[in-house]
Amino acid sequence: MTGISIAAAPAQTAKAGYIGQLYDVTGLALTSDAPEVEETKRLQLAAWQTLDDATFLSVLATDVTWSVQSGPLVNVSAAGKAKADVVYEDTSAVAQAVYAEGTATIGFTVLDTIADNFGTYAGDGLGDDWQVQYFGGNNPLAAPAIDADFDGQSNLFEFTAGLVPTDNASRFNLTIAPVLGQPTQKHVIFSPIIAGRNYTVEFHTSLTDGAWQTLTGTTQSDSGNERTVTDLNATEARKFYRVKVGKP
Ligand SMILES: [Ca+2]
Ligand SMILES: [Ca+2]
Ligand SMILES: [Ca+2]
Repeated sequence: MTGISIAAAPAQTAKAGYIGQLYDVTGLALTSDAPEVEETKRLQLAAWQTLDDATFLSVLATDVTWSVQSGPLVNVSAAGKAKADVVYEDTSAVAQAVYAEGTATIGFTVLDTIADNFGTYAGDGLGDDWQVQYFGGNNPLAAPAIDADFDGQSNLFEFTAGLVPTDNASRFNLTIAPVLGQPTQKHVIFSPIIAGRNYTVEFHTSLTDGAWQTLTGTTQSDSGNERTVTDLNATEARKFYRVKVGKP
């Protein structure tokens, strides 16, 4: 059986299950293989003519004029494949199709699957979403070695430690304090401690030779976002401390 289309092409389209039925084209609709696509990957789109009998006619993708309406899409190919651009966060995109008298759009999400691949922020070790959040796009002040807020701590350190790189009141503080009545002990006090980070206190007895070592023989207590690690064996004539911050 065939249905007669009012569109220029195809003039006739097979409609299985119908015994000769007339219908009118009421519009154009789009579908996609998935509601989302990973950045830099492709998503297959398909165009359909909607008919007044609530059925659809498939339209050959190459007969459609595809375009990018909005969002991070490089292009939509003649075959109806939308190519996603790089993104710094999950971002909505809209593709458009024009066929015969009909125009239709379809929205989907471009997923941020690579954290460090966006524009001038790519491959610098800092999360692109973090860089855009604090510095906007394409800002040289977002580079890892820059101390944008003049608090003595680089963007790389502030990113790792979970600090605000544009606020000089947001910085990592470390102090060494004596322990009352315990001359062979020392408090190593630091803040802020942030969920999801690892903090390792290291020590050194000389800054000129040897290596930093992980401090052992300690007790630890937290008060708010401040942590106190107490060195129970601070018996050396000189002892230096530092805190290593790790971000998984
Ligand atoms: Ca990305
Ligand atoms: Ca980056
Ligand atoms: Ca800061």
